[in-house]
Amino acid sequence: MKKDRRKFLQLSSLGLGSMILNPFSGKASGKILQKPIVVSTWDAGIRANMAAWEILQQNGRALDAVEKGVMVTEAERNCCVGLGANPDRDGKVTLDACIMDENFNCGSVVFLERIKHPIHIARLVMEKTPHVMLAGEGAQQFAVSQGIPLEKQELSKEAKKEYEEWLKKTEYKPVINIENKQITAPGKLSDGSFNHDTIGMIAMDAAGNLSGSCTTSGMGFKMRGRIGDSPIIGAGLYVDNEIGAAVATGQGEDIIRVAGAHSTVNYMQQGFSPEEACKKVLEKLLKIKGSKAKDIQAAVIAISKTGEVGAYALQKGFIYAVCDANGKNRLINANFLI
Ligand code: SD4
Repeated sequence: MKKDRRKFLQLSSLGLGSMILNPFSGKASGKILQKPIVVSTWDAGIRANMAAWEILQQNGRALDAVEKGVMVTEAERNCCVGLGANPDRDGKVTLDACIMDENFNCGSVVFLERIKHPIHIARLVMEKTPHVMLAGEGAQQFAVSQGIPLEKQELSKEAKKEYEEWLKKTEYKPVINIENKQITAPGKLSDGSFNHDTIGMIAMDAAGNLSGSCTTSGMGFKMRGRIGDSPIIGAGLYVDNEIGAAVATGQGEDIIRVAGAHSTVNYMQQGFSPEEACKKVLEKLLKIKGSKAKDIQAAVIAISKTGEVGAYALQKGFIYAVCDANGKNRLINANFLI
């Protein structure tokens, strides 16, 4: 309890206290929420949810909400989802994103450089091309053809520092719950922003339609060209408007192995609640990984068609943000397996 209070005070000092009355005590799992609803991964989800909520409360589409919501996180220069992120081994930031609407329309970009809002390009791929996924140079060319400016190729101050540090050992070692770094080590980032590499968001609008988005810089210091689960429809994100929506976060290689988001929606189709569905997917992952599971984090959040929200994580430390029909926006600690 003391620890929760401390975390709350840390959030308050970052100006988040007014948004969340008791961020770590909420319990949405198992409860059917009135629509519209927006749910997103990690603590940065609080701010992203607020932008999504602006759209949802005006009877806007879930699709617009999930796009605009994660754009908030992408734009935070020192937040490691967008261009401020840690680079790959070659010192370059490469971004992945995907989006999916209530009609199985989906769009995705991978290995994209110098673009501020990959999620917007993913939406353009969905709406303006006959394809689902564009990669690298082709994705960038497409963005430019749509009037999107190329940003400078430079690392943020924090990323430059971390990269220089990494170069000393050149060891690829994903850090579990690195997304919570700001909470566990407040003040680490100079402007007080969060150190994330991914945000996933799912929403149900007032009309009852579901959509989802996911955007990431991937794992820091990855091999050049590496793609995780986040931009892969079915792995990082899946939406079936008749059943539910799910988005995953964590070690992408392992989430791909279990088709994380699609498997979760599949379990919901079989009658499992969102939380149970997320749990079943992570149980499978645990079974596959065995003792190696302790070295990774993976988590899934889900909404069912009835408006039930749930999540589960492999390890302790995964938090997610839920905003309900009253605009009450709070952080929730997910249950975990290990
Ligand atoms: C990836 N799934 O690229 C992403 C990383 C992530 O929180 O979700 N981090 O593998």
